[in-house]
Amino acid sequence: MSAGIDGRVLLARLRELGEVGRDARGRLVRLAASDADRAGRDLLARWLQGAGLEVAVDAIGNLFGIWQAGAGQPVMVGSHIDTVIDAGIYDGCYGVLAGLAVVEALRAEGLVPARPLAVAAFTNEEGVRFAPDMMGSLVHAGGLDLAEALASIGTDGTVLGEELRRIGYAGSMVPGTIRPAAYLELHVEQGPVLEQDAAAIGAVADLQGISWQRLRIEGRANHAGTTPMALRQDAGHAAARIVTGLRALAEGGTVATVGSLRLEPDAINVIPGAAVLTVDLRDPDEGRLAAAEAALSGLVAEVAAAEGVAITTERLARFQPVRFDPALVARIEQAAAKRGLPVRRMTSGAGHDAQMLARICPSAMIFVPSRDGISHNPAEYTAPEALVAGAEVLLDVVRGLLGADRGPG
Ligand code: HGY
Ligand code: MN
Ligand code: MN
Repeated sequence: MSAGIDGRVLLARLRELGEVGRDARGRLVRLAASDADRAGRDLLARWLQGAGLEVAVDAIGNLFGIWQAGAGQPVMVGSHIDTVIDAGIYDGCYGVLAGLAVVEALRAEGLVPARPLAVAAFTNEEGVRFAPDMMGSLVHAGGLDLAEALASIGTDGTVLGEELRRIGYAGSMVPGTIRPAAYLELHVEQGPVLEQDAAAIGAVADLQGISWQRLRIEGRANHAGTTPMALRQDAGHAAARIVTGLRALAEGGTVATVGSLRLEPDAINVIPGAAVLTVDLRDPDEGRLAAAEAALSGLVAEVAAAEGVAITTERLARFQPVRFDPALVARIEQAAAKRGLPVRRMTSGAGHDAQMLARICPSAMIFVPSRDGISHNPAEYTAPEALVAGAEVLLDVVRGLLGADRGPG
């Protein structure tokens, strides 16, 4: 008899983990490989051990709880527990903790799995401190060289490998050692679609392409009062022209964001001599995404010439759109329908570890609604009953995969 997901424990853990990494202003900031990340990892590791799982950490810090059962490749569930700056408590953590809740429910019902089950918390999914994002899962999937990843320099000048050692999560396991038979990630949608459609479950069929760049603009610092407008090489004005010019690129399915912008020397009476900004372009269609990147480089050349500044670009991440495994997506739809939950297929606007696991095994995602479509914001919220419903759909799909005498499909 299946007792199902213990919603009380799941919600309590989400709240408890959501308090780990609050800064002096009360914001949730648990950046990859920070002291706050260590505290979150330590808490998660205790919960995994408490559930009777074997805890393993690989050389990029990916953290796994493994239920060694049956034979063959494991079914893997999970997500990430690092956050953005001033984050909500559900992004990533929900998928990891729901994965743990699924293990506990299956063990409570006495299931004897045909294959192992692993719960994963991948390192540096957000990419806010170290780029690219989804870094731990990308290394796990063989898409990024381990040494290169460990050598990445953070926005604070730290080196990822040193930080992982400092927080005690530079593991010995070779990334990719755990080769899943299938990967399922449960996540809050972080957008408005499910709420608008009054759907309880999103069966995520694909995920849009992502392009991240950092632009450095070199102008000439000068006196704000004495320098005639025609003689300025104003890096700040050049940056502003790029920010507004980007808006014109974002059409027909492309989204464009300048999330970080810094002026140097950042003084009221000094014409900015330099500016550093990031550009995040996304599109479900690879051709349109490439066209948006080409349009951006045209805009950069035009602004550089017009403003008399030098602009250099650095690529931080580039991932093509990903299609998830149709058989797994169908299992999600069937599981939701069997529970009478309105379900719809959809595209993920956000990047996720599942897009990297899809390189090495059948993968798919389950979404639950985000209130007002808000995420990457402390106002991020999903109703408790929706969180539990998503975890129960995950439980049903995983039970089918574990009990099945063959892989997914
Ligand atoms: O950027 C993203 O979509 C993800 O939150 N890392
Ligand atoms: Mn996430
Ligand atoms: Mn996120």
